[in-house]
Amino acid sequence: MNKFYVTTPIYYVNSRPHLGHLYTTIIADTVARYKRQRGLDTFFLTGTDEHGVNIERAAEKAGLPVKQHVDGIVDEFKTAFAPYGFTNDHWVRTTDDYHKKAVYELWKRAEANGHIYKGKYEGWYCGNCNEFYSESEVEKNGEGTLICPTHDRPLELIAEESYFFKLSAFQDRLMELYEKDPNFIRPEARRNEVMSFVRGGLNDLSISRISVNWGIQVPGDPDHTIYVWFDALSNYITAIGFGNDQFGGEEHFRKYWPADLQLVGKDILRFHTVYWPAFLMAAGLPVPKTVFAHGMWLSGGRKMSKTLGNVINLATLRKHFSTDSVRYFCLREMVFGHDGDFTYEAMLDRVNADLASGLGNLASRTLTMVRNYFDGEVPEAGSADGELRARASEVRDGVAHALADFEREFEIYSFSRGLEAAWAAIARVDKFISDAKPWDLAKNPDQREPLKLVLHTAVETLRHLAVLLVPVLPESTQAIQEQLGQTNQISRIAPSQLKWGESAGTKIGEVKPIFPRLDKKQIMDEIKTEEGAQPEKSETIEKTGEVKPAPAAATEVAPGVAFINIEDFAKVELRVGEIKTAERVPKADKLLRFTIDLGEAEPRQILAGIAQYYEPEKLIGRKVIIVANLAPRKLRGFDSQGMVLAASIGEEGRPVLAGFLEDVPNGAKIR
Ligand code: ME8
Repeated sequence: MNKFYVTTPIYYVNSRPHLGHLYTTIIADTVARYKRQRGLDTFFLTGTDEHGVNIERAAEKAGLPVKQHVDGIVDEFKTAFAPYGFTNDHWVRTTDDYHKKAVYELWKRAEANGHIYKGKYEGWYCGNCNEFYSESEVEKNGEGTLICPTHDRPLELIAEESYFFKLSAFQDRLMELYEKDPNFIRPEARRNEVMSFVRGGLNDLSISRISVNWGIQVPGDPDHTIYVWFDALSNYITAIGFGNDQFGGEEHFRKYWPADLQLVGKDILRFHTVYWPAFLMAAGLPVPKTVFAHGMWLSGGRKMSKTLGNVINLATLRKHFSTDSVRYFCLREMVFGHDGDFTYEAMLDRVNADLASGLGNLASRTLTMVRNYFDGEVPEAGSADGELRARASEVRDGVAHALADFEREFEIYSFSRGLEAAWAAIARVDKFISDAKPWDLAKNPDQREPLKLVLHTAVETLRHLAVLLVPVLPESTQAIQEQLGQTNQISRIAPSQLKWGESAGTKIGEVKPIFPRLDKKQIMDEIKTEEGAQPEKSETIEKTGEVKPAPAAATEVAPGVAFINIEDFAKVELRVGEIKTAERVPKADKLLRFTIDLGEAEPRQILAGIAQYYEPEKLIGRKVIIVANLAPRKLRGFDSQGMVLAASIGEEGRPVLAGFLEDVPNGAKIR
């Protein structure tokens, strides 16, 4: 039997569960249900990442033993997820004994193969990212302290003995993997990003700490604790039997590994597509088939994250929306792989339009008419004139197309397009019903046959959709199937196994609303009150709980903005520059070194921290905006004589270079 192994990241227990966590788990659950429905022997893993210095500190702050503290948060995750009925086969915890045992095993194999050595590490560490930064990669605050670019918090200087993983030795093998297998990293844009990063060279990775206690000890050297990412990434194999006897041990592991789909947010792309395959290669194990990095739910244009405090509250979501509505919105609204802005308004609109007026209305009007006109028994197809017959056939063909399109899109994880295809079938049958006016046909006993055809076609469309949509809407498709009188577990069969017309003669069940219409105004007011905002003032709620004021009149001063006058602005000399040469800076992952023509006698050398997002060769000839009178400074031994301007997108601060749509001469002033 074919197998399918799907994973989510394991979530840090240094925060409460939020929409981001729910999102990835919804996607994984949908994929797992989809694969099972098609007969694949599926294993779905999720869980929690429970080690690390931050968790230790949080427990200390809470005055609790660390394990007790993490147990509490794991319970919160499980409780928040429970209403969604996720079908994960296991919940891995990195504090579980079998996991620890297996992490040892992975370490020992990599070490035995010569990929781990002991050395000394010195670097600037962010406990929130669990990552080291070099001085050139980060900015200083007003007091001269180095600040984490992601979390805006001071970095700590750590100098200690450490074990290193020879990541640098894997550059070629990783490049070969990315080149040979375009499906290893998806989507394509993320693959390019990672390839460009690895092409720039890899440094060895420090994989142990002596200053951290809460973690797994290095085998044979208990003073060292294993780096939290080495520990965490291992979960994907430890939880299916690698290096331990969990689930039948090695045999189970060999059955499911390599994973078919590892879902991650793009925030942790590099860990999963550079470190993780390198760790596996080092231990002589196969790499996963696909790591898919999805986009981030944003709130007010910024990534939702616990550190920024702008996360969507799962209790609020649960209170106002059914679990199927949340699943549908997540899959339909966010183009998988791209970022999406979350607003309750958009969610209410989507649920009302697609679920209440779309699928829900189709179910209730079809079933009500079967009850009223045919005493609750689904009619045979019935004969009708050529015109009506042709339109009924179009609906039937449309359902076949929808099934095929949905399948094609879901196979490539293009969920929103798959759902669009299903909803096209709903729109088609809705129009068919409205045009055929069965309520008029029902008034005339001579029109009994055409009436049968109309309702038979509507019921069959609904029955097919109620099977097709099982992975996305498990609760409501179950309810629709019950109302259709389908008691034969059709949710377990694949849509392709359905035969058109099979429902004729079935007695339908009790007709009940599936997706009641939501009162947008009332729910928005309630949500605003719950989040401590004043409803009448604003359209947009920032998820910090703050209300964004309604747009101020032009003369009003926006609160919190420190204005400068025109003289202040004139101090900044902005000029047009043309990039003449561009190259990476050895051993600096993030830096590019440019020579830029500002219309002066000599081009200037300027460094910019954009190497993870741009390929240098593609930037040559590009016109950019330069801060031309910034005091020169040294970065990685190079003088930088200015600054290239770029927009900073999302929490990760992805740079997008500022430029011009029209041609402009080098050196032109911007004012
Ligand atoms: O990174 N939008 O855990 P984490 C969409 N423990 N998805 C989001 C999101 C958002 N705004 N915010 C979070 C960790 N996520 C590590 C992982 S794996 C071996 C270790 C989702 O609790 C998304 O899947 O910070 C992201 O990658 C993950 O939660 C990060 O969860």
